[in-house]
Amino acid sequence: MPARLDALLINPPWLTKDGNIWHGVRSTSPPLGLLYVAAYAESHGVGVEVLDVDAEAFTMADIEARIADRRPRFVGITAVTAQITSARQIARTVKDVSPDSKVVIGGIHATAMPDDVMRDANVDYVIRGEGEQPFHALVSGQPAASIAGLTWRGRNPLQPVEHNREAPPIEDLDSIPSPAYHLIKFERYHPAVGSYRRLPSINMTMTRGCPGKCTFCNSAETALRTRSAESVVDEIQRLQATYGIREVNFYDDTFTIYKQNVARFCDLIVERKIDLTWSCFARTDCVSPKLLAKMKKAGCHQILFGLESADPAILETIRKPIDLDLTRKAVKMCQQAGIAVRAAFMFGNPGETIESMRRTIDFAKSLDPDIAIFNVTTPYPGTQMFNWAYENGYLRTLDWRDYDLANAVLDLPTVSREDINQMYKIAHREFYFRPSYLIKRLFKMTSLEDVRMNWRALRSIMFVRATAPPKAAVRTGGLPGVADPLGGAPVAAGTC
Ligand code: B12
Ligand code: SF4
Repeated sequence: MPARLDALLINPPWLTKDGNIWHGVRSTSPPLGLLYVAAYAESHGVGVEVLDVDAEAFTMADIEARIADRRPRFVGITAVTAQITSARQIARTVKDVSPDSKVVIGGIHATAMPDDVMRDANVDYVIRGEGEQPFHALVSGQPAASIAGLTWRGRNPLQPVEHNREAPPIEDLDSIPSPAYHLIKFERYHPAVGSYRRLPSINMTMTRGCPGKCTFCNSAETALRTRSAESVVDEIQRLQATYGIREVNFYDDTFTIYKQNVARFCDLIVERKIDLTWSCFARTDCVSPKLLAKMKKAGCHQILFGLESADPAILETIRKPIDLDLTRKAVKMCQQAGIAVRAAFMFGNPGETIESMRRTIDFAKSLDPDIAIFNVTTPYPGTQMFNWAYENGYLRTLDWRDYDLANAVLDLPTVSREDINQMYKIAHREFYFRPSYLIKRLFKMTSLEDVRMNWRALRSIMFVRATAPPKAAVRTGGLPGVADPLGGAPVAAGTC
């Protein structure tokens, strides 16, 4: 019988529903959070394996077989809200097959709702926040009561679940090992259509945290830190030598937040003559023509901006009050620098009306980014918007499978869910089926693979049911309590 494994880390599947337009455009990228946790544990002598159920399309029987074979002492499962239901199913399977394996859940959802996750008897521990140090401490036998960031079942019957103090964020990001990419099957991953230029590609991060205060976002007001440009470039060179990667998708919340470090990164790429193309996420208030020119020279071909809405009152309410003219200028600057723009918008924010959604669609078309992403506003646990919606009774459901950014889970007084869902579909059809857009897209295709992927994407938009525009409603003067309960100052331009 093979030796018992110390830790098996699992990425559960993301269960989407038919109404999700992006179902047909699915992508998979290595689960960075798990790979960081794995790398840290491995570097301290812990035996770790990773099971990416999502990327490898494993069945429950495959999972059972792996658990039975490896009998891991610890099983760590990652989960965003959309994954927590399948994470729980996996936890049950682990306990059925190997009752003495300890189940640990980490990631954004468990961090936001540790009590809720611990209500499940199959879950032994929750690790809140960054998992590298607490997971290693737990697996290496440190007493639970002493591990910062750990939620566990104490021995006091009056307090069945105990939350230890928060673990401080890792200050020196250069000091932690690079993600354990060697534990996954590289060839199983493929980025989303339109988000990459060359393959093979990989996802990485340079920074952690964001100073933004956006009410819908789990990253709001998290501790901001960066790796040095040198360490990121060294890692890229190692990945090129090992896997031949030609593209990097930076998954930082706001990649351009430390402008000087980004400029240094770009200089290093050019100085070391690294053949690389890359993309990143940023805010329109933290780019400049000079920086964009450097980024372009260093291989950046696309930036994703979260623009959210074209209604200034809504932008104030969700605490992302970036001026629309500034956004127009930033998008133009990118277009002039030769960097493609992916623009993301949300429908169904507090204070939303049919007119405000109409304005957002028209704004999206007038900006004419290369790709527009329309999401339905989803109040994720741990965000200010979730607390506000919960306290005011605006949440239609707590079934987390519905929290997929494609279905309205908020019952807003200013607009119906049906109208939001309808405008979401109309937005896709109006944006993507403009003849000028289709022609532009056609000319940008460079391979058969491109044609295939674009066709799949367009087909999933095309087959969303045709809908007539809803009748316009009159804004009711804002939501009771929207402006205030979220409190505090708006995000200052240039904070990220
Ligand atoms: C890149 C990204 C994606 C990518 C790639 C995901 C991937 N495979 O890497 C794509 C585009 C596919 C994606 C999809 C989605 N995403 Co996304 N995504 C992100 C983003 C920007 C970065 C993720 C990342 O790599 N972080 C860096 C790593 C190092 O951090 P981490 O994952 O949090 O891991 C650390 C800790 O959480 C912890 N940890 C994590 N897992 C575990 C497990 C164990 C056992 C332990 C001990 C610790 C631990 O330790 C890790 C290291 O410190 C985050 C925002 C963010 N800043 O995290 C949003 C974010 C995670 N995504 C979000 C959402 C909503 C989604 C979607 C539902 C959206 C949609 N409908 O398309 C889907 C769901 C996908 C799924 N897998 O279920 C939300 C989640 C909110 C929530 N409560 O669920 C976030 C937080 C964005 C936000 N700010 O609101 N996403
Ligand atoms: S700026 Fe972006 S990452 Fe930061 S809090 Fe706002 S939405 Fe989240």
